[in-house]
Amino acid sequence: MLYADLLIHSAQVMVTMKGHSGCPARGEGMSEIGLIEDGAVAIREGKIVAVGTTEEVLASGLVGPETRRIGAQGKVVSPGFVDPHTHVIYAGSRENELSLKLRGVPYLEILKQGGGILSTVRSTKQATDGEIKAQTSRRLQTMLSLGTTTVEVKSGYGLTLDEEMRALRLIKELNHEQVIDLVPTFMGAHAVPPGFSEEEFTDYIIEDMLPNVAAEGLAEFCDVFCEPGVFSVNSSERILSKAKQLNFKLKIHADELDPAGGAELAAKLSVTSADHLLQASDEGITALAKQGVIAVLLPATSFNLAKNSYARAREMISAGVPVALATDSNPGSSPTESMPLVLTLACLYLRLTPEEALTAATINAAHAIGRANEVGSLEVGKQGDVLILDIPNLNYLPYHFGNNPVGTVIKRGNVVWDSKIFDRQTT
Ligand code: IZC
Ligand code: ZN
Repeated sequence: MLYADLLIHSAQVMVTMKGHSGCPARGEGMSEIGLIEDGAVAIREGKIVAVGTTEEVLASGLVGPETRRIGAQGKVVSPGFVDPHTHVIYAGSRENELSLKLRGVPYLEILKQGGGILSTVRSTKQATDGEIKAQTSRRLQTMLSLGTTTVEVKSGYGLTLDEEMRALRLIKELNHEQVIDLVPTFMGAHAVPPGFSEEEFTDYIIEDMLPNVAAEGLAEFCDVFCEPGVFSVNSSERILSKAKQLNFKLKIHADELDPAGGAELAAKLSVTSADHLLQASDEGITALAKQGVIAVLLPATSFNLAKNSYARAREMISAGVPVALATDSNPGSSPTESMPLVLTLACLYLRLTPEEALTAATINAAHAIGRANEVGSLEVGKQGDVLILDIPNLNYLPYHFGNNPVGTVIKRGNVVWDSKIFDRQTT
């Protein structure tokens, strides 16, 4: 008899997200989180082998004398968070932009003046591979400690073929070296570098970058910053259509700062996810729902841009758009690694319930990066990526903010982070 390696038992409540692996949750389905009181989950060789009440899992015959047991009495157990939109592969930082922002200089104006994304392109180009990896590893470790067990990472601070390929190769290396799982996205269409017109740079992406990235198999998704003044709807469509021909899955930064029909384009191309969407039109939202495009909402970016403007999440959920949440972790518009902060902001400003927010941060986020068969829920056969949250109930998660609610992070059945060990090391 092969017994489980690990048993987590006696959870006050366990959130399983059961039943959403085939299709992302939408509408009222986003509130169905598969709660089990006195919950337990057993893991063998990295995969979940039993889920149920503690009594049921103990009676399964899968728990033996060698099984390590962790009690979660009085705590909440959930799937690891999935962060489906980040730009964490870079060197440097941009705290100098804070004073500009406070003086009212818009985000895109900073970019136009050669700062913003272009400033991170310069600091990344000057850094060695080792420096970029060391800085990115720190961010990934912070993410893991805050409960993120799978994260999407976009290139886009290279903007030349060689530099974009370098970033994607480093993502691949980090994926092998780090505990957290990375899903790579090619985003050469992040900004137009000096010396190019938008059309010239679009041609360069289509003719040089995309075929080379595809040939080396370095990215699963292709993404575009579709925004007036960056890449138009027309350029975005050209890039994403070429990417589709080359078998990339598609994502789009759509309708973030100004309305431009990005959501409509997302629906037309049947992309996997359309992200940001603050300025999406009513027609755009209806079209996303019809095509089953996932809206990845990024409330930490809205918060950090400090314009009191958030995506219309309630209308999206009512219209039947599946909603996911992400940090948008990047050195400009969202310098944070914290999914717990995103959950709080999603409840307060997107008006999601704690149940909807958790669905959006786990199983729907897994769908947004093509990983719903592996992660995002606690179901037999899935990866043993589990969080023991040091909170007494679900409402407590968005309620007590600015701290880390994560007690223990389990990745593929191994304890990879524990707040108690961390306490001992620092005191
Ligand atoms: O570095 O500002 N929005 N890309 C699109 C970003 C933000 C990242 C950045
Ligand atoms: Zn982004």
